Amino acid sequence: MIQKKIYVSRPSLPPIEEYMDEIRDVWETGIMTHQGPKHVELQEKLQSFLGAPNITLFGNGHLALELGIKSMHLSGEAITTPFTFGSTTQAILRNDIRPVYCDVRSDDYTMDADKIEDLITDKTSVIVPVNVYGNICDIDRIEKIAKKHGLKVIYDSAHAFGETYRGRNASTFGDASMFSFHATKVFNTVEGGCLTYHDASLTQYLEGLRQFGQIVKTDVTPYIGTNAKMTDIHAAMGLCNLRHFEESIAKRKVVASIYRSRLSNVKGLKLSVVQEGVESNYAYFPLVIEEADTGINREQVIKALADENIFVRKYFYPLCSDFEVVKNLGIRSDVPVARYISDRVITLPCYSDLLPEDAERVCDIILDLYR
Ligand code: T4K
Repeated sequence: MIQKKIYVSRPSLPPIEEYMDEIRDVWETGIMTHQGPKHVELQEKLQSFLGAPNITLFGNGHLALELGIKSMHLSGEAITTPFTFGSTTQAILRNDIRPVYCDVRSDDYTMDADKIEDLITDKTSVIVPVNVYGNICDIDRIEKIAKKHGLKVIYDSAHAFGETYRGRNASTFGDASMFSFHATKVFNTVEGGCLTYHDASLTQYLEGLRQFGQIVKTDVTPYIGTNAKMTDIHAAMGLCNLRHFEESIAKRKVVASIYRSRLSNVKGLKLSVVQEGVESNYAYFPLVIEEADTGINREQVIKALADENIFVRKYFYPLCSDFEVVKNLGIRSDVPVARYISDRVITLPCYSDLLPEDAERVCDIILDLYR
């Protein structure tokens, strides 16, 4: 029997009638963008949901990060992680800042705080850690180091929407945090993202950067911006999805629990640690395939699954430090742990509409290889 195709991710979608109801007013008012009513409502609802000190919405997560860095007038060098989606490094480079790569921890794949201080120079202005897969960085140590050296901290929290660490929402970490609302994320507006931040005086500047450098609703254009607005049509999707967020996370938790219970303690398979104090959103389920123990490698696992129409991904391979564009800048890095993980990792299908029986089937196929 031909099996249906299963991908690493699928968007969480509200019932179509609910979305039609939500966008009905847009048809009536004709206000589709430029901070219309849906945009304003989503911004308010998200600020309260995330307990964010301040929040600005953007057309995607990448621009939220890029413009967030720009808003703080940073230059020189940024200490960041190579084990992430290309967006993190690109946001730094597009601000004419040089990325300096810090290695990651071997259990949760986030920036290794023990290795940060050795990388600080008189050019360092910011640390850009990533809460990769929704795993939370060592925020206390990172923020202590930043304070000691007078550095900003801007988190790439693309994967950490809705998460808390010891009761503290990820929207309050560092000087600022970026969240992605891409279709494949735990909360989506199709495309979209936001920046949360502590310094309220950044709001006007961020809104200007988002809209051609203008001071919004004036004729004044004091700086160079871009077009990074979220439309009301996208915001309406966010309003619907926010109503279903808790239910969607509960379903992801079931999938993650099946993977964890069946794939733990299998020789040759390494799971990411369950972090104490973190209320997880189950954004991604990484699995590291350690060939040395069994002779079974990542490509064999990917093929066995693909043969059954299950398409996993190598998030995140290659490392950002191995991008041509980075190497051509003469940036050299010593990141053996990140390289080890990146060379062996896959991320399993993990989304709210993945049926438990499909998650069981993913495990059956993998475990069959190890029998
Ligand atoms: N920082 C980090 C750490 C990130 O992971 C990301 C984005 C960003 C920053 C930037 O945020 P955004 O600017 O994107 O808001 C996907 C996503 O496009 C990207 O948002 C995400 N990270 C990255 C990890 O994954 P691709 O190139 O792997 O996507 P794609 O099109 O291959 O999709 C993956 C699977 O998802 C497909 O096999 C099928 C499914 N899918 C995809 C789309 C687009 C759907 O079912 N429906 C869809 O509409 O990057």
